[in-house]
Amino acid sequence: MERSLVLIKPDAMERGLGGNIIGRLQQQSLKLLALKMLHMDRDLAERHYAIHKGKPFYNDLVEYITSTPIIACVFEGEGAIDKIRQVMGATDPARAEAGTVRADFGLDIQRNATHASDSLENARKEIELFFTADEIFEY
Ligand code: FUP
Repeated sequence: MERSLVLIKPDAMERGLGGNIIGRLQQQSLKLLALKMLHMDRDLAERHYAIHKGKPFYNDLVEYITSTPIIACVFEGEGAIDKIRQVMGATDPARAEAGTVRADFGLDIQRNATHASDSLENARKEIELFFTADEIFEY
């Protein structure tokens, strides 16, 4: 069974959208295994976005993701990685399909409401960054 890390990002937190987004995922038969609210520090942000280091938007992205507390979740399900990315829609809300989270709530390519792991390998690494094994429930 696949697992994915989902983050409710600062723009969504500021507008009180966490419950709505988590609810949409639960309604797609994705199982919530772990959830916490935290304020990412620079070190965690740099590790989470290490793949983007050196890109023009990297510094702004780190500033943004550390600007307010966020919600981090682990979801599990058949094909969870692709399924969650379909619920979220394209990275750029202007290109996101109607009815997706980013089409409904995203403001721009940076303030796009959520993060979702893009591969099994990245999901494994990202989940480890945010959660210890005993914070992930099996039920
Ligand atoms: P995604 O996998 O959908 O999160 O998208 P990417 O890995 O391509 O980008 C990671 C994050 O970088 C996005 F959530 C938003 C941010 N980003 C920008 O801020 N500007 C850009 O031009 C591209 C991405």
